[in-house]
Amino acid sequence: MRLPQPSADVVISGTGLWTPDNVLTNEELVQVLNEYADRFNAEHAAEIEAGQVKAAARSDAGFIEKASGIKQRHVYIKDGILDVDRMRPNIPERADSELSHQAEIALAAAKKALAAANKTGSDIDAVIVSCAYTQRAYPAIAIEVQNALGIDGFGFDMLVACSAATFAQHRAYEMIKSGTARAVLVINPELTSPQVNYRDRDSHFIFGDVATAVVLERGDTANALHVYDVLGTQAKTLFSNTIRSNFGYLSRTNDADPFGPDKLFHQEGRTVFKEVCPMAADHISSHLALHGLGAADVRRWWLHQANINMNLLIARKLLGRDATADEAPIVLDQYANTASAGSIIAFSLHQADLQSGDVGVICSFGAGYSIGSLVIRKR
Ligand code: CO8
Repeated sequence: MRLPQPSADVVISGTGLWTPDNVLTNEELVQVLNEYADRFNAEHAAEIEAGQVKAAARSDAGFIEKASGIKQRHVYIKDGILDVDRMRPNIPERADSELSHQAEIALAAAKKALAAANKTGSDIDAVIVSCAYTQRAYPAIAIEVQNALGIDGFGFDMLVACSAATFAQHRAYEMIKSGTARAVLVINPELTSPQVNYRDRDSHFIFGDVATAVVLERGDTANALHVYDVLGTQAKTLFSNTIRSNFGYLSRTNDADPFGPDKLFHQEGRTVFKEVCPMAADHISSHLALHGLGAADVRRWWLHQANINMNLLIARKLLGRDATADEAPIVLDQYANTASAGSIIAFSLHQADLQSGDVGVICSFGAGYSIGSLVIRKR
């Protein structure tokens, strides 16, 4: 235990990215969905004809790439997803004595972030595992990771869908600033594939699995190669029912299908697009203004990766012109939407070339609605 020592500076000093080996292409997903739809429609031809059952809609790989910018995604376990009789990953249950799936991928990213930050477990006081879903309620995945890394301190899990990473960094910033932790490990083990409805053409292509991690620490302890002063963090939420996932611990208490379509990820994608883009652009410009900065001062935008057209539109609203790929890198062609990890993947892969004094913005936006941002400057 330590007495809090308020600190003036908070920095990001390391990032880690763990990418699953398994790749799922748009074509593979479309093939299995269309096989399912054709079979369903043949089996229910009479009811569909009579208007009693809705026909299953076929998907199209060309539509997916044009509408979203996604070409492929990585998944933790591919087995089972392309089996038309299953269409969900086959992730074996592990014994309580084994490391859990989510802790395993969290650890892989965390170790990379610690190495990049030039830190070991003994330098860390807190672990936050923050993502769209945790595989269980307790014990917290963060405490399992804390144990595996030999960290003496505390850990907790938090869920904020697509803004889980930035909101957790916001918490870490406050903890370091107030002196309750010297350094915080924030991890985003995004296992989205178990919640994807691979039979729904509107959403079967959207998500991929990944794990990212970031080390935040006091500025005076940082000795890594790439260090970013956190100028400020901002978080904003506004309730919306347009993106939902209803599976939860109450599912056992009624007789509705616990695995029905409304229990999986579902959204009104077009409405989300229209409502979230202006909110995100306003949020970012207000945040920059708090630091006496404008969009023209920003060297790089690490935006949430849900849809390439959203990112192009938000950047256009901010800059008054199109952003180049160098200014606002896109990773969702390779990774798809990885819930909260998207902006952190972009940050991990596209930061080393920045020069001292360059300003960047990390921003997430999504379900809740939730928007989180950090304005950072390279040392
Ligand atoms: N193939 C062919 N046609 C299709 C397909 C398909 N796969 N999908 C839809 N269509 C059809 C539609 O049915 C529609 O047909 P019609 O005109 O006859 O009604 C037509 O194509 C056009 O559909 P849309 O208007 O919906 O198409 P859009 O251009 O809007 O693209 C997108 C759809 C890509 C979904 C787009 O709206 C989008 O990306 N919106 C933003 C979504 C977003 O940012 N959501 C945030 C989600 S992430 C989050 O916050 C929670 C994370 C939690 C993790 C979840 C893990 C599982």
